[in-house]
Amino acid sequence: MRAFFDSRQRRHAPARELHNGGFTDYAETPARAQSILAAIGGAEAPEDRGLGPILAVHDAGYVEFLQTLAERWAAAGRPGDAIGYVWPVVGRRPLRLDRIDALIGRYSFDASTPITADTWTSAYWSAQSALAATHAVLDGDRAAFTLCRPPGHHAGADYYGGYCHLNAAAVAAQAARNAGKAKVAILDIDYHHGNGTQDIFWARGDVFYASLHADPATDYPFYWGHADEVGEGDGRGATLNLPLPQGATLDAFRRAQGRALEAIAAFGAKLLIVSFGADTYIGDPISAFRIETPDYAIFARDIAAAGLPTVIVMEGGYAVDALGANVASFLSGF
Ligand code: Q9C
Ligand code: ZN
Repeated sequence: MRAFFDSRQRRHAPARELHNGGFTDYAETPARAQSILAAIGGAEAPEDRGLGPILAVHDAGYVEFLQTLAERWAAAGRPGDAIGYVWPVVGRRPLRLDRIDALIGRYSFDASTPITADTWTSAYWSAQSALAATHAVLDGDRAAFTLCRPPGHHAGADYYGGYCHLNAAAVAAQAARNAGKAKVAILDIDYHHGNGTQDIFWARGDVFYASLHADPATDYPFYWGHADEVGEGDGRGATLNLPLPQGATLDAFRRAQGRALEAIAAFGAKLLIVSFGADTYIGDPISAFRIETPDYAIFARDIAAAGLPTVIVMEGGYAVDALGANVASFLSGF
């Protein structure tokens, strides 16, 4: 299977994140990519397909903000990484403010995603890697893997958060739609709900979003991913949320994934994108499922049995030493 990664994706390396009320080392480190590359034997660099496919998903004002945030932060005399501390309560007036802190609040949803001078470059190439894998599959490959780091599924059309800035899975899905795939499905099996992906396709009937994740009653991102969220308008019924309790093991996860795959088959998807997070692993430092390394091959075989052209997009997974083996196990299932 072809795999894609650009070395510029390594540059984004915030120092600290706000976690449970204190600053801790940033969990989404460049070492994650190293662990994966060592286990899968390397990856190809993507072509540059430009901003077009990114702007097909993301708001132009947001993209411009992300491109310039680090310099504006420095120009405001702030040392270190840019981190927000104020957010507009839902329903406030959409004020057009210039103050850097107000803009961060406008274009993000949490304080765990610091922005550095390299964030834009790494996020841009992460999206390009996703596009390269998508085009490999559109050109006939059965499956392709994209090492998207930084990850994407928490990023919405006009906001970042959850270590995510550009939504690679959404960019991939939109590229497949534009290439003529009538119906596209996204299966999100990261530990966390992919709120950004859900929001982007919420009111659309052409892209099905199914997610297995830790119950948002107990886990980040809390405000999305509840079972009664099913989409709206043309998208009503094209969102499926399957929250699982903390402690979930192979059997519960596999059963829920089976339900998601049945729904994707009923929808009539012509191409599948898997948002794959290995933070479901038993040893993950920020998560609470009990999935073991060989289990990932079983999940992947079940997915491969759906028989759809498949783009595998890397999302989370923070047990760095085991991450490569978990990804290799998953890919072996194809
Ligand atoms: N105290 C992904 O897996 N931190 N993002 C939560 C809880 C954010 C995870 C802090 C977790 C984001 C792609
Ligand atoms: Zn996650």
